[in-house]
Amino acid sequence: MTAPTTYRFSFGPWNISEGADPFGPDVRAAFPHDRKFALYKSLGFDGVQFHDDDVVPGLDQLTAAQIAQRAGEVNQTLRNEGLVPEFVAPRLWFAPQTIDGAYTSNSASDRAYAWERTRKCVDIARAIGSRAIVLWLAREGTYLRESKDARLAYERLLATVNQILAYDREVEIWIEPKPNEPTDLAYVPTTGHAVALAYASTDHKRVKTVIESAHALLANLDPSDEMAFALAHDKLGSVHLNDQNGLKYDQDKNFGAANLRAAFNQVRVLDENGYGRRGEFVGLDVKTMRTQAGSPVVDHLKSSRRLFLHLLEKVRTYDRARVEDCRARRDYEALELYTLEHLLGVS
Ligand code: XUL
Ligand code: MN
Repeated sequence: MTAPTTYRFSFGPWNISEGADPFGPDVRAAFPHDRKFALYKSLGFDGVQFHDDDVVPGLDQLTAAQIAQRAGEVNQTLRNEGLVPEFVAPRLWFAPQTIDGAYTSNSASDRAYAWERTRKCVDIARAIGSRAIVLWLAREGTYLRESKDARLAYERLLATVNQILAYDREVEIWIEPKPNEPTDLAYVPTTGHAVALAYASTDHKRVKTVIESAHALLANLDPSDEMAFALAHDKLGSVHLNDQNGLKYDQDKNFGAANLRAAFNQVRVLDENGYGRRGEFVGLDVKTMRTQAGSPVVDHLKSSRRLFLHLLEKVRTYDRARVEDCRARRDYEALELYTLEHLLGVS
């Protein structure tokens, strides 16, 4: 029997935030970005998720040499702290050139900006020792369907994936699907769309997904099934575990906070399928509540990690023979009661 997986955890520096939302300003003092790295290990995290400008702030205004220098410094900081850069994602939703999308913008000069920025992102990833590029396709969609040619948009997304694969033959691309926010209707809303794009690419083994629990829920899909689908295709590069209370704005709640049973099933699917054995991280993408005082705020990260480990214990003590027996007898009432009582600790 193979030994149980020992999981490594990651989060991105944006998970420690000042608490602003669209209806109000910061509610906490900013905690200096560069000091966040020193927090990871003591919180139980080994991996850092990055946007390109989390590594090199203001990179659009910098020369190639300046970008390389700052990336080198971050590389050194990571080494000093014993941290692993999990991935780098181009932040393609902040610039004036990307207000109507980046790779799928109708404007040729906006698309040229998007490619330049993506190329810089790949260079930054390599400079800090990461070979994974996450594409959260934030504004690749529309507010109204008549504003873009959807088929052309898919072709442009595929062309970009191929362009990245050709630009650097070592990197993997992990597409993070999300059905809406900030666009009304996104072009890559689900895992199925991302996996289809992967297979259509010139080197599909290097194109995978990041599945975020809340994003799957926003598409009214079950996150554990999305993960199982990606795993069946060997296309789960990483996960962004969190939670979401129904179909509303993207909440990034603590893992398990809205639906403990759904969280149990995510951990179950990951653990049953050997996720993490090839170094994949258990990534979190969680926000603390706006009401939380202090700086830095880190309890949500500690809690989500702790919840994962509690649920892992539940997964590993789940009586598989009993489950198989219920399945064989098709007694799903008994299976449901057993599962719920196991979660409650009364079985
Ligand atoms: C947005 C989201 C992003 C990506 C990285 O909803 O989840 O933070 O994870 O760009
Ligand atoms: Mn995410």
